[in-house]
Amino acid sequence: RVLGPANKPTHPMALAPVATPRHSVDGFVQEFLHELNTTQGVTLSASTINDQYKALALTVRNYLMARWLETTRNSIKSKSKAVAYLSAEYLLGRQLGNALLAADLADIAQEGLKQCGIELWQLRAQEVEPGLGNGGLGRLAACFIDSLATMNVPSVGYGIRYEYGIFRQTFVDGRQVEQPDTWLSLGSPWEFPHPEAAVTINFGGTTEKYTDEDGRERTRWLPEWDVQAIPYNYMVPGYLNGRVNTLRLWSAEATRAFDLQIFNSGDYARAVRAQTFAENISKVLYPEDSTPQGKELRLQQQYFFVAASIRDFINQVLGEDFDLHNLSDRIIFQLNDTHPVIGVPELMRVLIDEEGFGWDEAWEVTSKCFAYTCHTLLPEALEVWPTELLGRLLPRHLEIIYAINDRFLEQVRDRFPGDEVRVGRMSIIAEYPERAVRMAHLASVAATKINGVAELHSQLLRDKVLKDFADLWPEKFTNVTNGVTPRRFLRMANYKLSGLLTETIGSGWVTDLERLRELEPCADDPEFREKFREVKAFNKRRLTNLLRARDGIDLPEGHMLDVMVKRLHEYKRQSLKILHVISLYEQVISGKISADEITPRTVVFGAKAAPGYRLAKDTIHLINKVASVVNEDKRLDGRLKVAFPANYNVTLAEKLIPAADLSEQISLAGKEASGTGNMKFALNGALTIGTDDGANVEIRELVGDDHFFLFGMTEPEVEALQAKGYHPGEYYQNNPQLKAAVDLIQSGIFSGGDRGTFDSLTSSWLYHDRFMVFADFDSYIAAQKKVEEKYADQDAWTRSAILNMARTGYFSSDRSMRDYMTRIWNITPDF
Ligand code: F58
Repeated sequence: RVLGPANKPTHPMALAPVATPRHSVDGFVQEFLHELNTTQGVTLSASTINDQYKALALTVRNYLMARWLETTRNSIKSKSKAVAYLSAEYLLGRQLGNALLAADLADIAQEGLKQCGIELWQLRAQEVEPGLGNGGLGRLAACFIDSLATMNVPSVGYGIRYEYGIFRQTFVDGRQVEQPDTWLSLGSPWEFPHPEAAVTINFGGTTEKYTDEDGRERTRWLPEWDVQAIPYNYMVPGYLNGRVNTLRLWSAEATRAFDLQIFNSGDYARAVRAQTFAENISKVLYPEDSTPQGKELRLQQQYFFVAASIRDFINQVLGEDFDLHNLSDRIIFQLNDTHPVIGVPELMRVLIDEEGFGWDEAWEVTSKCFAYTCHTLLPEALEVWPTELLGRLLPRHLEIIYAINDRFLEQVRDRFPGDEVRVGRMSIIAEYPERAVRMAHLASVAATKINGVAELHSQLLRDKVLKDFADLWPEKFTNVTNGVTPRRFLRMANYKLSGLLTETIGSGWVTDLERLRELEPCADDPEFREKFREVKAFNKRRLTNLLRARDGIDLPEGHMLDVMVKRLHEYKRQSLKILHVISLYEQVISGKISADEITPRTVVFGAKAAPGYRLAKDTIHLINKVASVVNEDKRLDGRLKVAFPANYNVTLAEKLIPAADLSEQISLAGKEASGTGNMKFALNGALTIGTDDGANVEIRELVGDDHFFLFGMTEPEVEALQAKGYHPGEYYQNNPQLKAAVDLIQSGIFSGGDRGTFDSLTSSWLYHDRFMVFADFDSYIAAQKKVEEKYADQDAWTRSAILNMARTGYFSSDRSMRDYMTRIWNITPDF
């Protein structure tokens, strides 16, 4: 099984792999110039800013290299259990700043570059972020691998190296237009390709039965085509702990034999097509945030990376002598949503077809090697694969899934005799509207543990979405509330606040975020409050400068910064936020209130819509149109502004969140599994206006009701209203303020006089309003009044902001990882 070097050469000097370069300004400059000369092939005076960025990245890499080799060597030597995080997405954000921080090089680099006449921040701004994820789920994976490295947990992240990540969003006349994300066009200095460690991944074909030499009935898969999975390694440096873990992303290439055969036959066009076909697998991230589309390619992607990862772990880490009966002593595969669940039948196939295990033996192993995290509550977001498609692409896997299902349903019938309705509900195979594999059911059957991502979400999983499974296996269910990495989202993104925190309580908070509690008394200290306000003001100026350069947006001074950034989705209710803006505007222009009654406020949106999601795109259009009217209207006296910078991404988040005063977390209760932006805002000293949903519930519990603006129905109230029959039209008729806002849209004022432009949006609210925007409107407006009152008392506001920060240390992803270790993985850190 070993793909490594044929003979293992040794040399006494190779015991210490490479020496870490000297931690001094001179040493750093030397290393930097060396990289510039030898890798970029230029002198300092002739170098471009991109040369400099690359040389800097390589320099920083060199500092981490010895640690990386050491970590890798130890993880192969040590026989401890490791985590393989399987995720189709990693929304990493820029790497340079994080690497500088982890290696404790930021000051040295800044000084060294200055001596070369270069500004560090300018080089950092050169980096194109790898946007290999859609939103929260992908960013969570990135936070988790950061925490695992920082906490010394033996672990590896596996995923896909998409050639094009999440699309670059532009606006044309207020409408979203998607551009390809060419993040690799200048090359990435952070990746290490290993074509020699390629893995062949099979697809299609048929299966056949045969009798082996021992007379046993066996099955083999006769695939029709294959592709090469080429691994690219990325460093995942722990914070100041000398550990560097690995993220291994797979890229698809045509297998040479396949290619050459066609090529030699003279059919060049077909050869190119074959290559294109293979390479399409890792070509592009699906920018879907609702129902999965582009189905076939997406299933190919899933199988491609999971099969490669499982093989890789068995071959590279365990080696050929390892007895796979003991696999679960060495690995737990954490399934980030259902995307990698095809790994379950794949491991069964490997054990049975390739390793000669019997079914029961194979299941005994497989059912201990996976754990499943669910990230949604929306039924339409639970993946299903038509058996027609799955059977065509992975015929052997479909057989195995059927066999898993037969045995599973037998168990259900044993436990609930005569309850065939339950059997139908629980089956891994759905029969309507077409025969399909329910991936969440497959995951639930195979997993040792199933977790939701916030208390409320886990509860709803148990009580609703996966209730039948919780009845059968209550012990499988647990919760791990999400978290965010304090390194990126506090220490790096808010270095001014970090300075103040460290000056006040020492630097321990960076790896022990609960220590922010020690700042609670500071909320009552006027001097601290003043400093805290200065930090916020600094962050706002920084954002102002950025948005001016990046988007030509001018943020007014002295405004409350009211921020809603997240994927655009009906359940998240950006429409509620824009209705609030429209309502304020309407009240002024109709003379119901005068402009000076409005709290000076700038509402900032950041959101991408899935390209095929009509209503989401219409909402973007509406927000942009409202912005252009409201921002120009003199009657508002400049007291209400709307800013919608295009292409919200991790890089922008790092500037926006630290500048925010108010965090909008306004999903319909019971729909947002957790949210993680909510945590980032609270930690950076914004107050939340939010519903009782996802992790908002836990944030509010921790910070206290006085420091959180709660509004809207609770989840049971939502259910009750649904049951009784929800009629949004009644809210419209009975609420003059709501009616006036909707009527204003329909008047055509935001669409150059055209009354029909936003019809699809307004009628979806008036006649369906699936996420009950109208029902919560009143309560939201009332909560915004409370926001204004509090904001008028800057001391009270700042006090609450400090308490938000001091009391939300719980939301560190380090804590999440600790919870996974104890509740799910049963592993301990390596030291
Ligand atoms: C998000 N899911 C949840 N999915 O919506 C959010 O509440 C939670 O905080 C976060 O996961 C982390 O647990 C999410 O981001 C996706 O982006 C999927 C990508 C693939 C297609 C289906 C949606």
